[in-house]
Amino acid sequence: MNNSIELMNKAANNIRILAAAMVEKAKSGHPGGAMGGADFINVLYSEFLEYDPKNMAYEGRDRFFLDPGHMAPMLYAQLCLAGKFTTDELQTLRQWGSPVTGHPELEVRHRGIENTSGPLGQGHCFAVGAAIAAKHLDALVGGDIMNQTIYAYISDGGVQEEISQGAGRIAGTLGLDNLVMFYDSNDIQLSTETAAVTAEDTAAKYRAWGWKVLEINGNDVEQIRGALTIAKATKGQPTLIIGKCIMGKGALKADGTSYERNCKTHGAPLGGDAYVNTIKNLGGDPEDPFQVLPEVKKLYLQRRAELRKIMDAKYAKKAAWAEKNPEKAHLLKEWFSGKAPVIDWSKVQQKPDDSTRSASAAVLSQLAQQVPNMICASADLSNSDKTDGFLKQTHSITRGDFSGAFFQAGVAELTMACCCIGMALHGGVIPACGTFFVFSDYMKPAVRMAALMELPVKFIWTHDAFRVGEDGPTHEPVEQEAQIRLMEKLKTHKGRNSMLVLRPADSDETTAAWKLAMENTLSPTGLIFSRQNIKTLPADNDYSQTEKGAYVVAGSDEEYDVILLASGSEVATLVAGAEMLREDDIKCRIVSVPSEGLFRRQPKAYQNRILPPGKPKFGMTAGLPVTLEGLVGQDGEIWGLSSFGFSAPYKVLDEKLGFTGQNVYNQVKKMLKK
Ligand SMILES: Cc1ncc(C[n+]2csc(CCOP(=O)(O)OP(=O)(O)O)c2C)c(N)n1
Ligand SMILES: [Mg+2]
Repeated sequence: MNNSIELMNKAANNIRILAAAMVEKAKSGHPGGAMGGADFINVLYSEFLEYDPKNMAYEGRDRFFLDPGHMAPMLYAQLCLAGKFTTDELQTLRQWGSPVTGHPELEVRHRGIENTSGPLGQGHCFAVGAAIAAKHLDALVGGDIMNQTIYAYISDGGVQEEISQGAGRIAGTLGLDNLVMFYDSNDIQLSTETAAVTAEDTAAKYRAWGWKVLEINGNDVEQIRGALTIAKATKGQPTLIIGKCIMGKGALKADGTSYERNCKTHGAPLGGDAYVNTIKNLGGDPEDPFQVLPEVKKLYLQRRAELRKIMDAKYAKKAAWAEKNPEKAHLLKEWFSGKAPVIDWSKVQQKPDDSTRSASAAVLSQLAQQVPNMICASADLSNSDKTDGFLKQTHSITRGDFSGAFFQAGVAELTMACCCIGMALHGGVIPACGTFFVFSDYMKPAVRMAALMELPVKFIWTHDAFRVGEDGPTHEPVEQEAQIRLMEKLKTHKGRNSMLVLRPADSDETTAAWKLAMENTLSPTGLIFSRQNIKTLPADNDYSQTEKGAYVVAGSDEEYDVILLASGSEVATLVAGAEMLREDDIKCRIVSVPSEGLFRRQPKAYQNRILPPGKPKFGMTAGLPVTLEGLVGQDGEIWGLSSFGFSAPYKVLDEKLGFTGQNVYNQVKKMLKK
């Protein structure tokens, strides 16, 4: 830390120039915040952040999470100084095929981007999850190998987002002293000054949550250094560094007057003479702004040399530890490989006619015993969503003891989901989280981010339908399945389904669904389970077919008049209806469709064999009819729900809403007569 203040200020100005020039060239983007935060990020990267420039994905690296993704030009410029982007690449901001996109989310290996969150707030919560994962792994392997620091950067928008309440509460409650968050408090946001929307005492708020809070001038190198040094030495608490920063620091208007602290610099290029004046004011050349100054280059080459020494020491320490702890070293390597764990599924004991949430508990009990790097969470519903099957085999993560594998998130579904995403981003652990299906609504923004980033988080959603009717209509999911299954229809640009969603039909299909979830390392998985008991499918059902997404249920007639199809508990209702139809000599094929998304990945010949076009089809869903429209098409009818708001015990609702074998019989008879 012997770098002169003058040099450090020059480097920060270099970041400002690059960020402003990128936005100017792109004719779109956010220069102001990036210019304000440049001093912090420069101090962090040139003096504190410990990583291996030659092995960016090294598992013991410090991590930097940028919550305000709109400040990505600041990160790109910084990573350019660190040698991860060229100045030519910076000139392509926001263009087709460019590596410097707007709001990038993930590119660790080549570029060193852990995550930047487009949706404000989620990003710093990812950091909380990453800090939990680091602590848990440290507790599992010991040896002070997983001793990395997780840095987060938050802005006014992230602090205002409700999720900051959950992130702040959890980090404080667990005493995450490996988490250091910088708050770029620049008093400006998109449309107003922050004073127009908040009068809170943010420092007092975080202190109340148990954080150590430091208040500094966020554009002062010495103060940033001092705060980071204190934060790193702090034990038992996360640290928040509130840096008062100047939005658009160094910016000048066209007339040469100050353009600092101005909302207009939040989300638009500085423009024309304002841009020219600003670049000159910061010591750059407006004709040739995409330069890394020689002395700044030297600063970062020197940091590279320091990092080499730091990393050599870390690697030596790890090697000595690995020699003494070969098994743990092997496990750590396996866990960070991201490969699916090897599981002996024969150990899962299912009961017939069980609810699928309870069947899930039976699986989770085995996963807790067989997958030592799995972390399961619940939003205060563990005994209802049956994640307690996992909990009973371990204990909860608590302040000071991170050896447990259960994460009690409290009533905070979005926070829980984002923490799990952060764990997945950190790597080395397999996160899962449970709550009621109806509250998937609270999690959808996080599910989308997990899907976009191809993160294999497992979402466990129970109480899957109107049959929670006694709790009242607010707790009855109706449209949620259609909503979440939309993600199955959305592919990532790599051509993979962005999500796998499975709603199993009975307890054994639940085991098969969990197997698919654990084997799915390339996208999030949603598992939708029933609260009520479900009659087991007919004997000799081939559950291995679950992996096809849809399959013919045992006991179906070879020559059939009608195909009955459903997912979840409605399959058993179809089985009951089919028995009655057969008495009238109507032969039935019953198809269980736990995942249409998976079914659509099968060869066309298979799809046509299971659901031949032109054959009469009857679909039943406790969700919106649209849930099955893609499968039934023009070939028949769907019995579903197109209204909500009922309240009664579930058996009454089954009768009233027509989810009975008798109604299957009635509807199919009617349909075939037409
Ligand atoms: C969840 C969410 N809501 C809204 C936005 C749109 N948005 C982007 S930046 C911003 C204002 C942010 O202000 P601040 O965080 O203070 O950033 P600064 O203006 O200081 O750069 C808004 C509303 C968003 N990205 N995410
Ligand atoms: Mg701001």
